[in-house]
Amino acid sequence: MEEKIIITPSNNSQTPSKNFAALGEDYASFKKSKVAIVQAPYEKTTTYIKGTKSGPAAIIEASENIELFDDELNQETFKVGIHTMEIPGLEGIQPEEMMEKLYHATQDVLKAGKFPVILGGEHSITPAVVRAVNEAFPNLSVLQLDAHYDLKDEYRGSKFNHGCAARRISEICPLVQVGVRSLAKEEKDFIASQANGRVKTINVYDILEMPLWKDRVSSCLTENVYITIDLDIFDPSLMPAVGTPEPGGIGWYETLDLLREVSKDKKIVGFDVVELCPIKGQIASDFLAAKLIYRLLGYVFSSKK
Ligand SMILES: [Mn+2]
Repeated sequence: MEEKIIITPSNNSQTPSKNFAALGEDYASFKKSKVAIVQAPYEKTTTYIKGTKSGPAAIIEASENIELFDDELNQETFKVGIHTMEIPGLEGIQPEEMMEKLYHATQDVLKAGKFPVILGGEHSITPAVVRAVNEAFPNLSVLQLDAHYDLKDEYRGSKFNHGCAARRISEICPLVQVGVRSLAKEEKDFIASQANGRVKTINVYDILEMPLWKDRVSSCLTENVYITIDLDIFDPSLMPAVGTPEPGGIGWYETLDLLREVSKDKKIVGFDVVELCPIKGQIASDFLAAKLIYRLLGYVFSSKK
């Protein structure tokens, strides 16, 4: 009888795996992993194109095809161990209940000493995660990469709408927004009214005019940083699979440059990637999201640091 051969890591497997990058047990068990991936396929308040609840599954599927050797960093990032958690039951529940579940899921990851990576789902998931991270790390600030300010106090009758995510985060800790380019008058007034400057913004016009904009981002952040990446930060030509695409976004290398610099200057304590809204048959967006996550993990766990 032929012996069954188990290859670890089992990247590029034929059968779909539920592990990020299709990692085998040696590099994906909870115990051995430094990183824990929390899937948050939540969608309740999106306002334009629907489908972000399929985001986490599409990222996991795409991640099976990424090269595990990182050619920019010259390292095998997966060796830190990347565990993919069971999906918490978030379907159909109200935002308040979702926030509680995700807060506790993040707490569990942090208490176990793991680095949390959350896959959305809509952006309304982020404040729950930030609440848990803020309790675990003093002197925290959030870096938000997004086309939208998301600073509305209330939208369509809810304070937990994805258009209010940044406003809720700003009630927990300081916030730095980058790449934003779609602003409501109410949001403009809110930014202008802040006495303490808790929300700082480097919008696309600042980026176009300021050669040293990445240094400015770093200088606005505190010692410990949580990063929330709404994929609509990217130009829609690069990332069309988002619910609310805005023209004039940031490119792949620009974004990586920023993330690399911030990772060198600050201690990144977790991140999320949200609002992927997969387009059937167009896998480039899903793949970008998966590669972005793996590259950012590479920066955080860089062997050169
Ligand atoms: Mn957005």
